[in-house]
Amino acid sequence: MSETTRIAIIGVPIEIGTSEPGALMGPAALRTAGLIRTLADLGHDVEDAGDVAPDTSGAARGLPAVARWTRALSERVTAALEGGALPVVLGGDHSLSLGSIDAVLHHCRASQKPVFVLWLDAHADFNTPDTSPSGNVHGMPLAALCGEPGFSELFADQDRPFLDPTRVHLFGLRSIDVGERALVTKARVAVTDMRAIDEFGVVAPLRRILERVATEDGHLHVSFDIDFLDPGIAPAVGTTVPGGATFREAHLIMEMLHDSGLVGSLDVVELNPFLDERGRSARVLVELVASLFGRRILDRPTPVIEAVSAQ
Ligand code: B3U
Ligand code: MN
Ligand code: MN
Repeated sequence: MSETTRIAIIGVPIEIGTSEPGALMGPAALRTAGLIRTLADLGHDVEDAGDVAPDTSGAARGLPAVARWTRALSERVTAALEGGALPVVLGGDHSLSLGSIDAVLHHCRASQKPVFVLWLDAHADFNTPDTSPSGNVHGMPLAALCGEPGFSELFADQDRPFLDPTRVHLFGLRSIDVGERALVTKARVAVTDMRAIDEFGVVAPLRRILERVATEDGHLHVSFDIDFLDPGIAPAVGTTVPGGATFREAHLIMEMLHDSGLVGSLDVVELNPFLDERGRSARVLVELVASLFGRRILDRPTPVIEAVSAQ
């Protein structure tokens, strides 16, 4: 059994960032699939803080409505971090990362810790209102957090800290729009796309990322979009993209993240239970989160890994 972590579960039943209804049921499905019990059984101290429920009256859709969620979630994640807990934010669509990462940025500004983001996703989510072909806010959070123009109404703090795009790592990318591609390149966002994963596997690129976070003593925020996975193992998502990560690749990533001891906050987003098949996608996510929090096949390091890493 690994060390006990204080975990704060925060549900965010938001779906206004997408065009496909159903993601608002995501937090409920993850709880139904046993997420809280699974983490508690691993020996962690888990507090379920319930769901965020901002007042969105007078702002039905678009950025003004997302702003209400962003501010409400940022407050909740800040409270969790200040209380010494590791926030696990359950979505809901990916626009919620505006709130979770905004809180992380504020929290780390005080301690002068650099913030790194590992964005496990088929998409770059780096559109702006100008480049987005769909207008969906779940395709824009990283651009907003990195300070691209067009988002000032989202955040409560007009002097907010920005995310450094060179400390953002897109992992698993296989779908990008023309305008967002230019932005990602210009901002020098780090990318391990599916081509790189096919060529080098997940281990070498992830090791490099983790080494950098450790060297700079950073806070690592992991944002896990279910469409990072291949739709064959996790069909419950509105925007499936073929050719995603396998079950084994994803588990290995989670295990390496756990072993690194560097993860300070986590989002699990875009689960749309309405599109699921007998709960299997929700169950896969619970399994993966369990690996990130220390579930392992043996309750001691796998002998061959020990031998290799001792060399
Ligand atoms: N890049 C497209 C599609 C998309 C982004 N994120 C998701 N889908 N889930 C867009 O609409 O911005
Ligand atoms: Mn996404
Ligand atoms: Mn995606």
